[in-house]
Amino acid sequence: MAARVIPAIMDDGINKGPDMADRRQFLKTSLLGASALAISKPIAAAESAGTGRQPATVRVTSTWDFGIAANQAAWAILGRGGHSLDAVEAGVRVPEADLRNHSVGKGGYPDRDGNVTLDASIMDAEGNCGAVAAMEHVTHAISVARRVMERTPHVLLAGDGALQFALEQGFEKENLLTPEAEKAWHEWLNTARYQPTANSEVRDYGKGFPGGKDNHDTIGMLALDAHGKLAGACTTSGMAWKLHGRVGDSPIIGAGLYVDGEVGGATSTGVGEEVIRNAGSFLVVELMRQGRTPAEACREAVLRIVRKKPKTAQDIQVGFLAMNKDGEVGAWAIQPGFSYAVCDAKDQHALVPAKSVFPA
Ligand code: SD4
Repeated sequence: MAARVIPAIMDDGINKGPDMADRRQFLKTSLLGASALAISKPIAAAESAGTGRQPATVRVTSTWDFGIAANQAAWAILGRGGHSLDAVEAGVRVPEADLRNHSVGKGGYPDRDGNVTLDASIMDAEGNCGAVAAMEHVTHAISVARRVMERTPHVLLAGDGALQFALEQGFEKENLLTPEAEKAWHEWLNTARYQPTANSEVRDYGKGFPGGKDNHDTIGMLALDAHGKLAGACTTSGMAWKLHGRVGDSPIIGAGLYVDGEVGGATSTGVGEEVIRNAGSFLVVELMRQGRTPAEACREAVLRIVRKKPKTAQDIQVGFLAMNKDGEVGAWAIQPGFSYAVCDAKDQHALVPAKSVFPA
């Protein structure tokens, strides 16, 4: 379908020079369609039900191109005036169940020893949050994370304890290692020399390995509903071929995900170790609190990583995606190639390339 130039609202307030405009290739799979018109009415009703305050911009955004499909599932809830927490959970369940996606849910690439271990977190506008880390055998890690949030006094369950809790909650025990992912693991075992350091994957930069600039799949999603409430979710199988027990940024509140209803939310993708070191998503939200736009805040957060480790940063990808409490969306990455999907009543299939520190 037709491509067109990205509207300014998606891509923030900085770097609007002609060079950046050239890079704003905006892929669309459909223009304003009948479905958008059909579901914009309940939103309008919900928005005008307030007391003279500006209506919330109902919108959902998520990382990478498969975020378009995930956003659709979230929009099915948001578009009916539903809650952002339900929307982000439903949204990220789509890539969790997609066997073609090798870094989220079932079908994700395993760790060094052949175990598929999942990380996920979910958070609402009031600071309620739940997460699971290094959990095996349950496809929908995000739904387990939500149960941790809603049915336990804890925030994060890890490993066998997370699985035990999931099974007690009625989740099905499955084998998450698909034949395709197992084949890829065997190929890696043949060729890769294991080195017990963090980020060993990034040495395979450019070969399509996770951690390299061309291979990222984690989904982070942020949504603002018709009630003006923000929520976020993040789910991943993490870096392929990682050490067994390695936990990335995605289940760490403040690293892979952070939401503050007074300010906005942020999520991240890429090499989780660098995001954790910089409390990345918390940093983005705090920068927005100080008055920066979502994109300005994301830019500063990736620059922190680059400034601290200029050599490392040349070979890795980290991307931040943020939405403020008004629904404005922005993103920034270390390397080119990070994209994010945006969905609202006007357009449900937008895919926006994020700006980056390093050029293409
Ligand atoms: C992690 N941040 O586990 C995740 C991986 C990722 O794109 O986002 N890959 O470190």
